[in-house]
Amino acid sequence: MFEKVLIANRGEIALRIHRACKEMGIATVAVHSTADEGAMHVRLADESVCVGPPAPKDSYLNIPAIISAAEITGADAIHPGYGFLSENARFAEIVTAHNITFIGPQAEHIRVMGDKIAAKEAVGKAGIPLVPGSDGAVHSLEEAKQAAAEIGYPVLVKAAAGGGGRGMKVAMTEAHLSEALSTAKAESKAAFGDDAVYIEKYLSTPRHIEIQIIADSHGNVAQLGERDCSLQRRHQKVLEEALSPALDAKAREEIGEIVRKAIEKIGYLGAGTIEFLYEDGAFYFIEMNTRLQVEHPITEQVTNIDLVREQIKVAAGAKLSFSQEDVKFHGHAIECRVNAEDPETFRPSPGKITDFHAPGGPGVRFDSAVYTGYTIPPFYDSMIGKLIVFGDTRELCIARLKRSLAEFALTGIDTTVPLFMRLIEEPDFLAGDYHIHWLEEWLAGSQ
Ligand code: MV4
Repeated sequence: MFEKVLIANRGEIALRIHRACKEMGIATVAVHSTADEGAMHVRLADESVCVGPPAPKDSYLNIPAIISAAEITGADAIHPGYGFLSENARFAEIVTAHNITFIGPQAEHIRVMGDKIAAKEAVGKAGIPLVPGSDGAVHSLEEAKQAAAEIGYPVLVKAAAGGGGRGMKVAMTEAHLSEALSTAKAESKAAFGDDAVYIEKYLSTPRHIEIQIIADSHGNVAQLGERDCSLQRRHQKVLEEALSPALDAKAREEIGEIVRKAIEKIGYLGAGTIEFLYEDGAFYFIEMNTRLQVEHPITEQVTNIDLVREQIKVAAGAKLSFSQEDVKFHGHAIECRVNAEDPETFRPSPGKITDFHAPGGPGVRFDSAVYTGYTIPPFYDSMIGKLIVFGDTRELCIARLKRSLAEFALTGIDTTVPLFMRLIEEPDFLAGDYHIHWLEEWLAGSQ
């Protein structure tokens, strides 16, 4: 097992990884920017190294500085967390070339899944159901027209390098295809430096359902059920649930087994998530994430499996500590992403937290790195904590959300807590009756 792990991240996820390391008897090294000298992840770590100025490109994305920090401190592994360098195949290769273990999948799997066309081909071959679409990239309007005619309108033009909804355009009919194609290409070129695009059948009101997997280097793969992440605003997840209110045990078991077998075939290592759109009882693969995700705790709560501990174990060459037969789902869990933002305009609200007390009690977990007197810097993501509730039933989770949101005491900055207080009173939410556009429609109609 590793003796010392460098955590190449900040905020709540750096704490989450630190906690797993400490429980395994592993020493930790924090890296931080000059804006994060007083941050909790630095205060908790056994050692810390400043890796540069505030801008992410100069510090948390500064590969030479992070590798140097690992070498100077003698870390034998690096955990990238989520965001930043977590899905950078080149970084994974560089880490490995320095005889340091990258706690994540093989670089080649990161690379393939980062290219949406290559990812679709790879998982499709392994038996995962795909959205009907073009056979790879479309290179001309003629090719696009041909593919769209076979698929049937409406279609979606998507960027191969895509993610976060950039370079994605709907064409309702053939008359709209030329413009959708050129806009998607231009946006993709500007955002990713790559204008390769492909075409898919447009699903109008699906749910976003993703399946958590984890694999070791001995051929063992487990699927840990799904999370429903349909409640999003501008491609940012807002509230997630495990398991999904939309699936029954049979549908869950079927797609879970398809995913488990596919991941086995691909020979993937570590934690990952297979994202699907789910409409009219059918699953359609959209992307695979090759990292630990923000919303991993709701899966931990319903399975009683420590995903970060398992990630570290399998990266060190150990076997998963459980098998698929051991995976049992207990009750329900919901996560609310608490952001330092105005709850109506969503404008970021950095600044000093003058007073803070976290909610707690039965069935409540608050994963955060903030404290009274902490100043939220303006340079990074606005998420300041994850309120995770769990219990035997979805109803109990919602009751626990209601009382823990009321307990939440934080002054000095605005947070999105009031948004969740309103959301959990909505009949559609209470009924679990929502899709990927529901939240934005609700926000547009409720002001
Ligand atoms: C889609 C889709 C409808 N049909 N693909 C958005 C980001 C990217 N990761 C995938 N996305 C979508 N792909 C087809 N064929 C609708 C979306 C989409 C979406 C997906 C998940 C969660 C929120 C979303 C919001 C808008 C659009």
